[in-house]
Amino acid sequence: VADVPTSPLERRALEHWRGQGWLRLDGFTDGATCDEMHRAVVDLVRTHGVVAVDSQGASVPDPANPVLIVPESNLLGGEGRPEELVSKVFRLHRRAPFDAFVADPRVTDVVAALLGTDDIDCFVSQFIFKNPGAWGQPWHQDSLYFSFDEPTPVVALWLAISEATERNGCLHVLPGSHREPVHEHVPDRRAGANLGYVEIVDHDMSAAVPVCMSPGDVLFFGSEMMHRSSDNESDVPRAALVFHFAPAGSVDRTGSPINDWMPVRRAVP
Ligand SMILES: O=C(O)CCC(=O)C(=O)O
Repeated sequence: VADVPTSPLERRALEHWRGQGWLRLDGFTDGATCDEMHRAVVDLVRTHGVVAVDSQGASVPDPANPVLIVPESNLLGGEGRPEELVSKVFRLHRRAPFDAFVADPRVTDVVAALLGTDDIDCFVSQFIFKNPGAWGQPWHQDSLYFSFDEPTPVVALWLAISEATERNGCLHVLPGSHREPVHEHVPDRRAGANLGYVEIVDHDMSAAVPVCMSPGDVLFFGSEMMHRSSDNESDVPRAALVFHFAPAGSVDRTGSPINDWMPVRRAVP
């Protein structure tokens, strides 16, 4: 079982996780893997387009294994290739090459240590394009979106596919906020805000820190941690891939079309 740290490095990493609410591992993934996943998602968007949307604001091109393709609200009606107008693509983790990434022991070893179990499912995947002109996602806790009946620990893996800088919309995190209960979130009322964006307005965020990252760097964080991303004010995209993991057997009655529970590791295979 991976929950007993053996080296000073692992001990320091887990202390940071417990104290601050996140764990950063630079150079976690090689550039070729990032490029392969980027190409795969661009192919999906070019094949299916970002125009036909359902009531959730997402297109559902393939009923057998639907990916959800969500347009970038702030770029609606603009000119550009499909990958320049898209915001997020969900439900990637059953497809190659994403399926191999989420089940890779380098990923699941860390997730097992953070969740304290070797029985792990991946239940959310999303590629975020964050093109020039896209608004950031305001302060929130992912737990709000994961309103399961039972308290369920959830670990996010945020992988930088491009450089993430303060100008192109990197993440910002609030140290220690993983100890907070789920706060009230109010709708993000900006005209260019994406579907489903909500915001915490009842908490002091002045101690927040930006997390600038390079392709292949990874940030793990728990679902209670308060975080946001800033607007992309640059002329280059800020791409990232995000996965969420939880213990196998978690009970999800949310009916969310985004969630798709898939085993990635079992103590007894
Ligand atoms: O990467 C971003 O722009 C926002 C990601 C985020 O906040 C999330 O996945 O919960």
